[in-house]
Amino acid sequence: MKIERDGEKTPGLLIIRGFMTRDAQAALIGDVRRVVAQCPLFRPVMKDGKQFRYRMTNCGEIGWISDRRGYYYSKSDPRTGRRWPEMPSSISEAAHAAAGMAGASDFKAETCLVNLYKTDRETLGIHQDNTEKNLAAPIISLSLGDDGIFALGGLRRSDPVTNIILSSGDCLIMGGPARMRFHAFKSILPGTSTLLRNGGRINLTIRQVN
Ligand code: MD3
Ligand code: FE
Repeated sequence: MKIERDGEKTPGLLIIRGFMTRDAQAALIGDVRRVVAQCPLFRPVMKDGKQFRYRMTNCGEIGWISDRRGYYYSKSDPRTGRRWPEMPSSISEAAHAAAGMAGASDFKAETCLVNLYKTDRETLGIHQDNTEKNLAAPIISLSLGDDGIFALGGLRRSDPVTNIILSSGDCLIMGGPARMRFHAFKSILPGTSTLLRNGGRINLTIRQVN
């Protein structure tokens, strides 16, 4: 495990390389497969009907959604009216451990967004995470599967970005002033991990919303 932080350029950002062992990663994937079996991955749309270029689902008390109504959090899946699957303890325990290392031991893991980037054509454009009511709690991201190029910008959309490679087992924590930075996911690097049978990258984003 190796901790990277650049307090001067990026206060609030913490990257824990090798946060999860290979066994822990495999266990998480098993739990994610059970979540996906209960609530399948889907390609969300934006207000204008345009499709996102990756697939997602949620687990936990609440879940993040984008549809014709906009971006919002909901206790149930608007497509079925059913509650999201319970968050597996492997995910909440990993998130609490990570939050503790970032000095936020009061963090509540209320939701986990599961994003799947299956091919190098699946991307996430530059955006800011501001749907949450609680903008003080850190955001925790766990990377599983193929390496990916994550782009970290500044507090304005037009600020320059820095590319950061995220590998399977890495944990990224965005707290403090880093919480509101613009960011994007550019592309996976196909074939760089054997964790997922059919390749691709799963990103788990664990948040305290309220
Ligand atoms: C940096 N997901 O779902 S996770 C998202 O790889 C999202 O799936 C990306 O951005 C992905 O909203 C990146 C890492 C992450 C999450 C929140 C951040 C990075 C962040 C908030 C501020 C700055
Ligand atoms: Fe984001």
